[in-house]
Amino acid sequence: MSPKKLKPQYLGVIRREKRKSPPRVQPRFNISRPGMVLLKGFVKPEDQIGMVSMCRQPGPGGFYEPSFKNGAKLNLWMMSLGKNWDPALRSYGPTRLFDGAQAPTIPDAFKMIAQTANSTASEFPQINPDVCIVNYYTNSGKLGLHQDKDESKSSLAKGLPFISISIGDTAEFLFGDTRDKDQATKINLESGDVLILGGESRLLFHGVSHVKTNTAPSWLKEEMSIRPGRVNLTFRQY
Ligand code: MD6
Ligand code: FE
Repeated sequence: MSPKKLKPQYLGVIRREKRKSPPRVQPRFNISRPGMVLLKGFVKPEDQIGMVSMCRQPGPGGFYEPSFKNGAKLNLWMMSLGKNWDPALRSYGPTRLFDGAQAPTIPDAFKMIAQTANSTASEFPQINPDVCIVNYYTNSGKLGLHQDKDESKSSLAKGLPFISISIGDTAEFLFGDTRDKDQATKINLESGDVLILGGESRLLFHGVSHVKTNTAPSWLKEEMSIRPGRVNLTFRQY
């Protein structure tokens, strides 16, 4: 069976809007840390709406509540596009074990948005994303401090960047050199923000302490009204 494709009903909208709108000067906010760049409000509203709506289409390989090896829940819903990341096994594969579903392919429109952000931050090498992990947080969702190090040896050695896109309610995002959350730096990730982590920050500890209820932009609330919260997509090259 070939991997499931997310329905392209919104791609037309994304592409049309792209042609119509003039290139924007992107607001850029550099965090004073090598290998970490935050592009505030980078993702256009129509693209944010399109991404959320495609992620929410039901089908094989969709959102589930993952657990770690010890059975503890992650406090979020997850799905993997491109390849499946298994939080219990800490490894990538074509299918997920609990239901046998193949990872849906990453929509080209998603890749394009991530790669545009990637090239805007030109200090990073350009990735060709083959994995996109999508997290969905309800208003009680959170994610403990962790490092992402299950990617290939060569991807890690090159310090290839992650492109992380946040949509919906604002998250308090923590990062630091250790797992100690009291020593971590806190920043807000708001709807449309793109965080790029690579190079010297590739193995940074990071997590989400909480999601701020009812902080999504008003134009997005209608799209997210049935399930408010926050969607985060991290694009990576295995
Ligand atoms: C989140 N993000 O923002 C969780 N990982 O919901 C991550 O765990 C993450 O933002 C690797 C690189 C960038 C990230
Ligand atoms: Fe992470």
